[in-house]
Amino acid sequence: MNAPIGVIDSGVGGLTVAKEIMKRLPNETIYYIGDTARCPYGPRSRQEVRNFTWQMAKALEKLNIKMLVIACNTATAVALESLQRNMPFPVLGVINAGARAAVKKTKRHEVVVLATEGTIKSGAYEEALLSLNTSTHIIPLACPTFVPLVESGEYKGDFATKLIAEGLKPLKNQQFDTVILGCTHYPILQKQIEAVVGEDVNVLSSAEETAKDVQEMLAFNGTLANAYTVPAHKFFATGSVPIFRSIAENWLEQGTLDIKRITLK
Ligand code: I24
Ligand code: DGL
Repeated sequence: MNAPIGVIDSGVGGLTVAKEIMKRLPNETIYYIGDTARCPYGPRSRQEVRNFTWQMAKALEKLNIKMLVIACNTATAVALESLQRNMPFPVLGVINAGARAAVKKTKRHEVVVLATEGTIKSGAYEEALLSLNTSTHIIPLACPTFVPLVESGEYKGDFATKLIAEGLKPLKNQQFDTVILGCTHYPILQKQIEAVVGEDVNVLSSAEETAKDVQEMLAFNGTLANAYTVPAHKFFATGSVPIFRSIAENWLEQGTLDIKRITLK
């Protein structure tokens, strides 16, 4: 079935998930909406994030997607269940995938979750982790400075190293062997985070696991694209198209992309 897969995010961070889906499922067409005009979602209220996420889902419903992926952790945390109940197609988030990878990896059942304030406050990772293994000890940590750091472009160098070490200070006397990067932007900081927590700690991002879920879901429903289909991805941004273009073309390495401005309401 050659209908597109919808992918929604608060901005450009969800392109990490889009890229993994493209890698794993090269015949699938992706329609991506990034709400760059209202990014970041991390500090916003549940109500607001749920409302914005619904607006993106509704916009893609009109474009006849066959399934929806919420690539944003903050949006997944507050909107996944209501969208799953109300949309006429399957809806996947990024939190279950990350939680599953962590439960598979951890030996001591001690897992750190790094995420935005909204995701941490929601308790969604605790819920997902405990539903997989009730004896998991979870250490949640909001890192509100990390998204602005990546988006400033100054995410390498001494200032970044300092800011990351500062943000991870609460982990100093904690025991854990696994860290979930519970935010789209944190894989960009993976090396620096690994340097702080040490090399014997597993640091996991959920993008790849989410792409596996997408494949499984489409295969199960018999809605995978035909093997000879050439995908025709489309991107929509609520903010500046040139800024979105420069980041997305650099990240996806697929040449010139079809990107349009979209207004959500
Ligand atoms: N990475 C992200 N967001 C940015 C950025 C970045 N600027 C440089 N890099 N800016 O997210 C967001 C600013 N908004 C303003 C309004 O319009 C949209 C953008 C992480 C992206 C993950 C795919 C660094 C950078 C880049 C290209 C690829 C990866 C990356 F420029 F980290
Ligand atoms: N996409 C968000 C997330 O994964 C990070 C950026 C934001 O706060 O909007 O939680």
